[in-house]
Amino acid sequence: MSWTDAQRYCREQFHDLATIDNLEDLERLQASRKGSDYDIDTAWIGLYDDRTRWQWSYGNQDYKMGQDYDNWRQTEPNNAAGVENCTMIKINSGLWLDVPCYGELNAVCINAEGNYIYVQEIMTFDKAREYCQSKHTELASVRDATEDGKIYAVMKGTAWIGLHRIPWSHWSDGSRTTYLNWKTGQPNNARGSQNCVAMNFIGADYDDMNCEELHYVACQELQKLRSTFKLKISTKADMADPEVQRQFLEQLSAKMAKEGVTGVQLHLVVKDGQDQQSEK
Ligand SMILES: [Ca+2]
Ligand SMILES: [Ca+2]
Repeated sequence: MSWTDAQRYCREQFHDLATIDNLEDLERLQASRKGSDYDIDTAWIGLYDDRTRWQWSYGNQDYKMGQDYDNWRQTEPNNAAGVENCTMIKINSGLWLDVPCYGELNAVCINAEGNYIYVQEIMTFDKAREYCQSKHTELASVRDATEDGKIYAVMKGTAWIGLHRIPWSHWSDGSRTTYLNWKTGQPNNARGSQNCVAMNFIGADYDDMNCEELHYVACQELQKLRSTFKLKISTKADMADPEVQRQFLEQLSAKMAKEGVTGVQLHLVVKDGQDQQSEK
């Protein structure tokens, strides 16, 4: 099925598409193929790239494409070859283009007073950011047409602005990526349309693919552990009183959290007659 259908299917039937946080997860997923009598070469996993999610360097302010102000050149941002995660502003038109962060350009910084400073020194995006942080405040933000006009007024050449993105940053279940096992040469955003990821079960490595392609699916289920403990409580309080019960569970929960036991739901069942014995 398509990636979106796969996501819906996994959420309905299990928990979500598969999330892989480390080598151990990867090996467990790869091992899960055994016993199949058909040839599963690739399957969708929960990794996708939300190309609308960007960020301004200044204050790490979120930027959502289609909602926030922009001056993109037509057909940009296009993430050509899957490596364009930084933004430059063109001298002649003032239009924005996504380009590789390792390119070298001039920069526009912003200072504490909100003034723009053009820096005539070609640097990678990271170097430009370091430069602006040490000499001024940050790489420039351009949040509306007024700011766009001001930045254009100081520019003497094509330059970096602070708009950038961190690709493949989240899994379908909302967690952040910590471990990625790309196939050599991937992700490459072939034909400019590859935002979803399938894993090859032979190499256990990833390739970005068009989300509409049809593949097998790797889902994940959440394991729930239910434990019952017997506690002996010595108290003069009325354990049948809901307020006493609430306080008891609150204190028990706090005690457990202190011991590092979290993510637990506690229920108290008071049986008839048992509250009499608790006087002991
Ligand atoms: Ca581009
Ligand atoms: Ca690819």
